[in-house]
Amino acid sequence: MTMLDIINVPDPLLKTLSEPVEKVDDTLRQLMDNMLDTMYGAPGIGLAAIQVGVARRVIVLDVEGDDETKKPLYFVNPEVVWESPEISVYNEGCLSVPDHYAEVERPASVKIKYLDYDGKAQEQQVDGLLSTCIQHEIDHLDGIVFIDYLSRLKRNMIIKKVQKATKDTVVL
Ligand code: K1U
Ligand code: ZN
Repeated sequence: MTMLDIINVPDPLLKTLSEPVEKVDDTLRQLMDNMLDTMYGAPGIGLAAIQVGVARRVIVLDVEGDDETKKPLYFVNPEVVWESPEISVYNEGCLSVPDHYAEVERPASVKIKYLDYDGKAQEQQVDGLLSTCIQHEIDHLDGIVFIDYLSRLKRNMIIKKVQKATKDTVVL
């Protein structure tokens, strides 16, 4: 099991526009496996490669929330090709903004196209928490963190608190 370091705001890497993957090969699958270990260990329900410092368009997810029934999902070069006009609101969190949550509005349902773990092209319509989480992770690939949807005042307050908490953390 390989645990990667997750970067926190205001690390400028989180503002990076990630590059498309050219080929789904064993090196990329190794990265996705390590990202999944890192996500489960955090714990979290999603992770984008840029959160572990890799500027490639790769995300992993598991929104099952039950240790017994793991359902890992891998998305390479994910693209939203359709958004529902209906909006949903979810109190989002982020492993790069530890211990802070805020309500974010997003399309309730989206259709995405992507390459799967084997590099096969897929298209899927998603809703509920999976839709929210995929959109949150695709935002990461475009350099957007959920606190970017908040007012500048709220965003800056959260960033300062995360910086302070990171400084105060003693690594044994
Ligand atoms: O940092 C990330 O991008 C992962 C993030 C995903 C996410 C959560 C909620 C709404 C949108 C996107 C997280 O996983 S935060 C942690 C979390 O939600 C969670 C942790 C343990 C159990 C259940 C949920
Ligand atoms: Zn996040």
